Amino acid sequence: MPYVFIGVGQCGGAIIDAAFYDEVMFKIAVPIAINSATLDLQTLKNLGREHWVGMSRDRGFIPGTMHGFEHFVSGGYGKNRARAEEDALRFRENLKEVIVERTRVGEGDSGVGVPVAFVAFALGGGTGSGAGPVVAGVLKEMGVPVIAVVVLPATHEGGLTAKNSVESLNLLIENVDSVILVDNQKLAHAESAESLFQRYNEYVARSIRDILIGTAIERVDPSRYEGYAPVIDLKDMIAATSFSFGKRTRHGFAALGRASERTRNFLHYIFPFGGHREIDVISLLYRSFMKLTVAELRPEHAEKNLVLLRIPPVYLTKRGRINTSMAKQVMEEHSRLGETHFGVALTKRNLATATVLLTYRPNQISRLRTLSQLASQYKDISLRVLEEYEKDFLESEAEA
Ligand SMILES: Nc1nc2c(ncn2[C@@H]2O[C@H](COP(=O)(O)OP(=O)(O)OP(=O)(O)O)[C@@H](O)[C@H]2O)c(=O)[nH]1
Ligand SMILES: [Mg+2]
Repeated sequence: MPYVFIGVGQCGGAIIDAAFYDEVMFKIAVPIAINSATLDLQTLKNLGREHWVGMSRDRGFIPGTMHGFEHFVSGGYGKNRARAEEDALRFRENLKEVIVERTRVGEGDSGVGVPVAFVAFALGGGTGSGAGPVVAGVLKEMGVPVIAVVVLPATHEGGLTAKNSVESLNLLIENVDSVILVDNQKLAHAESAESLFQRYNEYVARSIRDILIGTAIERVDPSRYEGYAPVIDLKDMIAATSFSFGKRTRHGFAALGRASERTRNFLHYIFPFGGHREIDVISLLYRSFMKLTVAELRPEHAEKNLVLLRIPPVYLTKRGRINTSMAKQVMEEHSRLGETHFGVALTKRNLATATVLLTYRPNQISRLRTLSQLASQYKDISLRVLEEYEKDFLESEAEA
């Protein structure tokens, strides 16, 4: 039962490429890199043409292995979001065929085969911003839950990228179960943000990979635990990043954070057990909060959250035991709704990691408000979720 990992456009492609740096990923997920520019696809390091899908103005979505691919897939959309969307919609059936064929899933309500799809793209450009929401819509129609990983432009990138982002998000929200935000404002202080993209992509990719691999293949055996069993799966990932208002469910907006610590080093003979040093999980958590993928966020204001600890098995033995209940308490203190999804996964690496997802309602994210304002100066639009969610929250609070 493979997951699907689709990257659309330059940025989306780069993020999924980074995610598939670890070969284990190919065992649990099918990668699809969609782009309108062959040159962008050629920069991918881990995804060969068999994983490419070209977007061509007159041929629609075509496989990377097709003869003459370079000829049909060139140019890109140069930040023209509307045109990319129009083309994606025009070839929507063709897009669906390609996705069904790659993932070999049937259609229908149960979404046979694919438990969750990730769709990654930048909101500010053309190809990803325009076609990304269409891809999400096709998956939704197939009955597949969708987790979108979207990149917010930095404020200094200007009105057009902000407008693209607002338009893209307004369409996207109809078709997703979760939204994970990656904010380029975090790089705004750097002299050249572009030179940091790769490292930032790797950070995001690692975080998602930890959660995917941790939940899919490194689960702990709950019977080894007294009390609660810290096992989570991707359903938790969706629950932790969405809100229920009575019968209605709406996705939230989540930021990722990750911190790691080596569990052994060359001095391992002086460390307490089997060469493994003690791990301070609490400081690992606080460090992950300091590295959230969205600027201007307060970790303690999150509505709900999820954490996955990936640790070597020795830390679950009596001698090496890490303090999971204390860690859980810290996470609960960082959730206004008191909802924490807490998971532990076992890894063979000599590395302990904490990966967190903190979920907010849109109004709590000042960067979304900033982008909406910036976009409205460019064109008469605004980010719909900023108002809609508050209505839902108020209604549900009034009912409660
Ligand atoms: N974090 C991150 N941001 C990126 C990366 N590449 C581009 N961006 C940002 O993404 C936006 C542009 O999106 P792209 O992905 O380059 O555009 P596209 O989807 O290929 O669309 P075209 O306009 O058709 O080329 C801008 O806001 C950039 O700052 C990347 O590798 N990492
Ligand atoms: Mg491009």
